[in-house]
Amino acid sequence: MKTVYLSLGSNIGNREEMLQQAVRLLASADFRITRMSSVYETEPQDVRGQPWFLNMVLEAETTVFPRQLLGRIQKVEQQLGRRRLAPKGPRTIDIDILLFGTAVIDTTGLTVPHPRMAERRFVLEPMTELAPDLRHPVLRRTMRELLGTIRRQTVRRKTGD
Ligand code: PH2
Ligand code: MG
Ligand code: MG
Repeated sequence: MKTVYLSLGSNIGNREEMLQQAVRLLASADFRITRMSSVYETEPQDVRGQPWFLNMVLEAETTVFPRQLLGRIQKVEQQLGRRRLAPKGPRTIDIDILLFGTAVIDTTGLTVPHPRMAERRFVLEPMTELAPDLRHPVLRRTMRELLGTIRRQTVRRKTGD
């Protein structure tokens, strides 16, 4: 059994609904969602001038292998109408594997830990909410420490309004 963390993001359509649907479609007997962060409204990174995102992180316990999980994630993205138009551009749903236990994977199409997670407040803020003392297996810094290194990037925790 491995503990994994996934990042979910949406900036097209009913963003809240997309996150909820993704959670529903990912959950299964061998992928048990144990905790979810708050939902954050976040300024777009990398590609500016696109709508703001809703982002969150979920924690799960799983027996599936990383490649299998990636396959399932891609299926869920397709079910929710993901079209690959522009790299890092607008999307109905994006699901990324952040951490897979302490595994370090570097293959075509799958890199874990997620290569940009340490620079992204929209990932580290919800990660720190769930697991502040968890250490990044390559950088050896905790999520709280990594979050402390980031300047700017607006994220707002959404309250249940
Ligand atoms: N995803 C990206 C690029 N930029 N910005 C925010 N705020 N949230 C995202 O999920 C996001 C992004 C590529 O996957
Ligand atoms: Mg992404
Ligand atoms: Mg992705």
